Amino acid sequence: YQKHPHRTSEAAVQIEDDRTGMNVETLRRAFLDNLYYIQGKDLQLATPYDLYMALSYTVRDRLLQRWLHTQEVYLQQDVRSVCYLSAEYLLGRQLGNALINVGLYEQARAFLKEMNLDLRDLMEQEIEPGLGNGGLGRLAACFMDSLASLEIPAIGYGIRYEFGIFAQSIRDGWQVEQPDRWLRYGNPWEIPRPEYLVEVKFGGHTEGYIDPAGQYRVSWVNDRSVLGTPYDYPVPGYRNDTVNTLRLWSARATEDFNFQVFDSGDFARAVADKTYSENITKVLYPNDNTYQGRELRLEQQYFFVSCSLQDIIRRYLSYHSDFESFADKVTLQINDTHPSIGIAELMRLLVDEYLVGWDKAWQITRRVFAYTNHTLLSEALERWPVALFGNLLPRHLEIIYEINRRFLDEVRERFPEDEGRIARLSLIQEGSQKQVRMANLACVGSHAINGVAQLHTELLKKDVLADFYALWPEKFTNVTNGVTPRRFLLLSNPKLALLLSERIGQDWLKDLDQIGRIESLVADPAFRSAWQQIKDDNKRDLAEYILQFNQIEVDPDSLFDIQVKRFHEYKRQLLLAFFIVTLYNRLKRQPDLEIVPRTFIFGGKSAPGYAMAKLIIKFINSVARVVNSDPQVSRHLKVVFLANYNVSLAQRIYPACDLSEQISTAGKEASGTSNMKFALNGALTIGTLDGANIEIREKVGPDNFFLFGLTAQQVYDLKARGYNPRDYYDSNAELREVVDRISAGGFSGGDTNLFRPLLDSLLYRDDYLVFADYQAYIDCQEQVSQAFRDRERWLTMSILNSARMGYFSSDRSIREYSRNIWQSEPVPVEPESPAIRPA
Ligand code: 8GP
Repeated sequence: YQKHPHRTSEAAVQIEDDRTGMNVETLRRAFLDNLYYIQGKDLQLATPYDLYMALSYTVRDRLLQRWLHTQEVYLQQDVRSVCYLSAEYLLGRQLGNALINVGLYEQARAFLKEMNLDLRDLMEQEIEPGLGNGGLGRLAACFMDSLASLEIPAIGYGIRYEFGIFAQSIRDGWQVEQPDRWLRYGNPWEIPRPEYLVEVKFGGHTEGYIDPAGQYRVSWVNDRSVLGTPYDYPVPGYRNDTVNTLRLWSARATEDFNFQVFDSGDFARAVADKTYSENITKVLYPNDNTYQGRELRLEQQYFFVSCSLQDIIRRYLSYHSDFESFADKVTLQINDTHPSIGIAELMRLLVDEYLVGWDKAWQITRRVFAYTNHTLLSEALERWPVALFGNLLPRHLEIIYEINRRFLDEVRERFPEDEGRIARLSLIQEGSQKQVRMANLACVGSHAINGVAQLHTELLKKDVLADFYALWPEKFTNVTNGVTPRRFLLLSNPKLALLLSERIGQDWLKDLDQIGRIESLVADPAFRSAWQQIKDDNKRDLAEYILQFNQIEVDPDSLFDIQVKRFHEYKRQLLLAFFIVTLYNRLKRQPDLEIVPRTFIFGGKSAPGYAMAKLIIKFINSVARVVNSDPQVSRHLKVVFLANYNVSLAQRIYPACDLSEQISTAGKEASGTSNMKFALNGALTIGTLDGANIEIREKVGPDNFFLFGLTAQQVYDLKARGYNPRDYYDSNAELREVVDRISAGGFSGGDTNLFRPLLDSLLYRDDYLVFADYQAYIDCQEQVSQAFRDRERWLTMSILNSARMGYFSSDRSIREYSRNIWQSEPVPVEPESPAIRPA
């Protein structure tokens, strides 16, 4: 954002009313204009997608002035800015969110209606940017929304994957993956900035040399490089004039062709080199909570981090001549270890490129970086083989060795003759294949380390990062996750949002604690019946969707019992499936049994290479087929698997839920965030004492939460004693019946092999204690049924759940990061012209 003072404002482009005006008539004119001049269509010819595009450009125009102005204010005031580094941003659709935040939702609906168009239909046209896997990526998107809404100067950095998370379809019960070609019809929400292109080096070797001042230095002689082009996405704050930036990097080859190769006639190879470079940002790795040591993944990580750091330094140096105030102006949050190579990269840039001394550079680096851990699963911790790492990033490997040498010297001084500790703390894991431990690098190079829920942070301190906690207890803090109420209540549940605003005003949208004020209405009959009516409407809407996409008719009056999230053994979708089979068995045994009718809804993707998770999906679909087609059973129960669970589908599902399944093995789910979105929308939770469930239960009150299962400590103790799942099978008749029915091919058309791996893994290992928690879960589900029979009691609990969720706004999380980790303050952006913001 270079300033050009010689260009007077008179010479600047006149900003026309049609690009900024907010009244309905102006919007209508602008919409038709964009339809004609950008899409090249008139109303007669326009497809629904054209209409979506025209409306998006109309909204974007209105963001641009605020966007540019925000950046100008940040520059002029030389603000301290938060740089959020994340390999994933699971943004969800942009149009509805932009309309809401900029305050144009009602106007847009109004002028479209006059033209016989439906705003919701247009919004449905948008292909969502699925640039993330699950919780971690969605959290980054919520945080971007909250940063802008709280007027905190911030920029998000990430990767513009050409293919986001794959599209899932279900064929014969199995997950099938298709590439997500989300960019194929163009993307109105990004602006390429080729002028801020940067070069990223890879490979080669390093050479020492003596500089003119007689100082020994190192230079990196790379053997290839790739160019990064930034694409900027506007991030508007809710009803303010702040528009922050999300800057995503796309890889390009340095030269269009290798002309030497081209001239020699080998066209294919000349193009192949180009394709090779551009592979770096081709596709998102579809793993959630697992790690796959692929070279291309490390290339992606280094690529976006190097681009981002170069960009940050370029912007900083346009106002400063040395690095003295760098750590005052910039703070870098790394979202898990994916960007942790940034610690070595910043050292390299400072020491090798800007000739800052090592100690000074290290002091700066440690002051700017902070690290958030998102998982307790040891298989998800990133470790790169030293050989692979050194081939790709030879200079960084040297730097990491040097950081490690100095670090371990410090440790030796504090803990003499404690070689075990040294081995555990070392950035390098010794052994037959030496590995670089990225979590250790992140801990050593950061001034703050946080987990994402209280229990998670405690377990990091006690277990996963215990040696670092012993060394630097002051670095550890907790910041419990949160979710944005704009997308996950206002946008996704407009009827409930309207009811809230009618009763308590609109302040809850900026200060979710205000939602607590509905608690005083819990006995108000009109409020209660409106609440019930909205839940029923939302359930009916979801039932319609299910009918359309799954051809299954479900009863909107039944209990909607929902588990949507990535498929992973630790999340225990199997436990819910076993409950369903238990009910099935009971109904087969006793056909006249009166049970609370339930509709079980599952959704979620499995990593394509995760065979067990894929088999669990197949199993659930197989149970669904048997249950739904058995008239004796399907009077009471329906089982639905919604394909291609993503943010858009989530927004439909949360408002329609009665019971939210949060049933991970205690000590495994770092936080969870869908647990928050469900409860905010008035669902009750059945859950374990895991992740943020614990805090949710504390806030909503134990009477309004269905708790079951072993605690993290009990899980630990049981495993330490020696856990034998077989004992549970032998001693629990209903559990045995479930297992035996599956084993006998009851859900696989008599095939006794299909689900064998699944049963064997439970009977012989059961790493996630499905059997150990089975009975407690079944009993707890019985309490759920009892509670649901008493509709008035359930309604009260539903209202109290929403009312007490104020704490779980991502605004609160961001305030905590700002205060405890970033030391950053809001910088309000005043409207450029008072006419621009609507009343
Ligand atoms: C997730 C955690 O599993 C979830 O509990 C938490 O709510 C969320 O992060 C946000 O903090 N972790 C991941 O998604 C994760 O580790 N993903 C990496 C593999 C990409």
